[in-house]
Amino acid sequence: MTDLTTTIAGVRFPTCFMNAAGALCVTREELMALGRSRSGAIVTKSMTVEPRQGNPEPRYHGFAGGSINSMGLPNLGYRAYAEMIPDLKQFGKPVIASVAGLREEDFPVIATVINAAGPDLIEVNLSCPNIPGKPQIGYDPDASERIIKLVRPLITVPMGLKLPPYFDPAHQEAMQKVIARQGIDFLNLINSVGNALVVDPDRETVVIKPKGGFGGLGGAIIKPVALANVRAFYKLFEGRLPIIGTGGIVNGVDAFEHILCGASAVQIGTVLVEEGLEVFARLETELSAILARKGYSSIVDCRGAVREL
Ligand code: IRO
Repeated sequence: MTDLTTTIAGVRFPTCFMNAAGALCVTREELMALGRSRSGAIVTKSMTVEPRQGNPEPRYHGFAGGSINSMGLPNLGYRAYAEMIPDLKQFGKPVIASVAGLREEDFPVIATVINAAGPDLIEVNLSCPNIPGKPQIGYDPDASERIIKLVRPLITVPMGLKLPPYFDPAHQEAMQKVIARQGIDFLNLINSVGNALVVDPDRETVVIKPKGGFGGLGGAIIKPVALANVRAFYKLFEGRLPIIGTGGIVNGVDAFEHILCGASAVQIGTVLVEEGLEVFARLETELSAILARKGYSSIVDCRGAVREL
């Protein structure tokens, strides 16, 4: 049997597959179900200071090649997740708390209390595309660095950043400098491709209600963008900064491609929402099969090994 375990910033994961923040992880029931499932970790919905209902519905739409969402950060508020974390830790797999904020000042408030609750890792979300009037922080290196400076001293568990997709090496290099200066322990690449538009030609409408139909694209259609960002940051950090690859993973081969590009673990969003928790067993079987076929006995054996021509 191939070894699908992995380690991120010194934390061991029983398998490299886990939910992406946002997918089936808002309520206590959903998080406990992730704990009982084969997910290799429990990742919370990105949390804000106050509980939020999120944007008006319809706000998620799945289609053949992926999904578009404009959820608008529906979550229970950080106090509820802080209370839940001790229970979530009983499942014997890492708990990753995803921290967001509507204002810069929110991030240290949430970080302090969540860190004290003892998650195994904290992911700071600098890339929500769906709050009307709020740009994605990760597209502004200065704003990103201000927020990182506020929370970095408060967080004692491994701290990562969830970044938006970048489409130009100059933007990746600018962010790399911020990350290197501030001492980040891992990256999660990528969040959804923000402010995309899906149209239903039969009804002659957009498919989600918020922001005139604009929302974050996920699923199979974004895999090349995700792979490009995993690869670019893997190379910028010379393989020394652990990366969670997120975006476009539908089957075991997609996960293998993320690992070849440099991912140490992968997260599943759209396909988890579409298929449910059973997806984890399928992905394990499929990734094991391809690793075995190629003669790799573990993820470390092929991580980052994609060949250039
Ligand atoms: O709309 C959302 O809640 C949302 C968030 I916070 C995010 O980081 N990414 C996304 O696609 N949707």
